[in-house]
Amino acid sequence: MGKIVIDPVTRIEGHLKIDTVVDNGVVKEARSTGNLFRGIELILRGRDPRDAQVITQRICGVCPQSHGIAAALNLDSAFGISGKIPPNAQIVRNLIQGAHVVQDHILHFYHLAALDYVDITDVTKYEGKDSDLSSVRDFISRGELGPFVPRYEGDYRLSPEVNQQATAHYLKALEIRRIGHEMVSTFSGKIPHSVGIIPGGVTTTPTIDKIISFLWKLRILQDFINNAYIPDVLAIASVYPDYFEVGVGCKNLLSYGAYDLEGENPDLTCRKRLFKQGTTSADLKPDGLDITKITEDVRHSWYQDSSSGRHPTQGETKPEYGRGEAYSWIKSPRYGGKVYEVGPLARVAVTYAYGDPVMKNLVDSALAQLKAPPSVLFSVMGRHLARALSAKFIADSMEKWLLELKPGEPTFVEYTIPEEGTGAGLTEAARGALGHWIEIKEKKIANYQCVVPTTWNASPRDDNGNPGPMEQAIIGTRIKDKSNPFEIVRIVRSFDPCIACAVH
Ligand code: NFE
Ligand code: MG
Repeated sequence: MGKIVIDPVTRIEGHLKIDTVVDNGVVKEARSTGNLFRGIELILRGRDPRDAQVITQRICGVCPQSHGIAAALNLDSAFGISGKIPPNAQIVRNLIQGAHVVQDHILHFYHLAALDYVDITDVTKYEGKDSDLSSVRDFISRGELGPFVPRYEGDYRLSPEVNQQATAHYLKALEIRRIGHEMVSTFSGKIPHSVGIIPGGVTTTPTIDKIISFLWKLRILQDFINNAYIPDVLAIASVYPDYFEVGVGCKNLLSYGAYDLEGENPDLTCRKRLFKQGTTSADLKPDGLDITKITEDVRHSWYQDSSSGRHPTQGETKPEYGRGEAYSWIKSPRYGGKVYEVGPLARVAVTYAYGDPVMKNLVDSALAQLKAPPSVLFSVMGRHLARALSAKFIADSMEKWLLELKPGEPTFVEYTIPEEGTGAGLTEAARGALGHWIEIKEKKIANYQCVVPTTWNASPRDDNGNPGPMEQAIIGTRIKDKSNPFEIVRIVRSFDPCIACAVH
């Protein structure tokens, strides 16, 4: 028996420690620890409910727009206007969120995860024509390898040509992300402090200028997804096919659905959405979403034990550091008492399971190219592939939505803040199912609870002792070299964890 402790895990967002027990080269136990308390749910108490839409965006510097949308949906529902948001506003919200999520997926793949497979230091060995890389070569030849090293060594398999091309795309992706951010700003104001999404609708009116500017930039993102992102994921997957069997996890997948396609149904669990809401498992059969089944356990988290097992409408955040068996600031959300993974894999799989024709075509064509069955989706490489296909699915849909905007028509509906009320806002952030819940008393926030994608994925053991999704994905992994546990960080990064979000 030995231990492998990775603290902090780098190239993710936030403060994550992974603690494992290894026996005969195989991980027997894994613990995921979120190491920084945030307290945003507590900061919200006693404030004007509309503050939630601004303050929850500060949960994270990576995905503020997603919290903005979840808060707006939550407040829409608490203010009784859920079914009344004008179509223009719904489309603009979708465009803000879509542009944000697409650039976020590109950020994750190129700047965080791909470096586990792409050897940037290799570009000096290949005398290709790509002059864009001369600056990278200069740095590397002078021995200036940061931020690419230190890293775990020992399993870089791509040819120098593929490494060179992926490195060029790493640099290009920085520019593509800027363009994605400009698209968000077109409708939402300067990020990360966007003011565009509000309860009742959005603050912007669509104009022909904005639509054309957004469309022009969208085409650049689509071109990058089609000609760089998806081909690079497939190229890496074809050289690392063993990673279709590594990091499998719990195989229960949950999606809240996202991108409203109609507004009449105030119940977000039944509303028509681009990504379908529901659950699926290894058999890829779909099941509906019942949000009354969501609970958060805290027996293994640094919160008062009496708060354990509650639905978010009754949720509490009462920190108690160092208590008993607890080892994380992350709570343990569960669905019907079971462990569920959320994220691009979950929303792609649920949408696929419901037979959406566009999603079926995307997934089936990618799997055909890899000559692999759908079962490989439950893996490290499956998560990367699903994320890339999620980016394409959203980007191609945004093109249609843009042309449905009607300049001059309303983007906002009036409301009054109720004396008392409750609400729920459900969406899909880049990293998965995101829910906000509010209770209003005397026109102020009495309770605000967020259950965030990485809260699900990086959760510690629940009250029954079941490890969280990421912990389960790590358990059973064979580690070639304990001093270079690249297998573990590859599994962790396939979830694209954000610990700032997870703890909030
Ligand atoms: Ni801080 Fe976030 C996304 C949300 S993930 S990145 O995407 O919500 O837990
Ligand atoms: Mg919470």
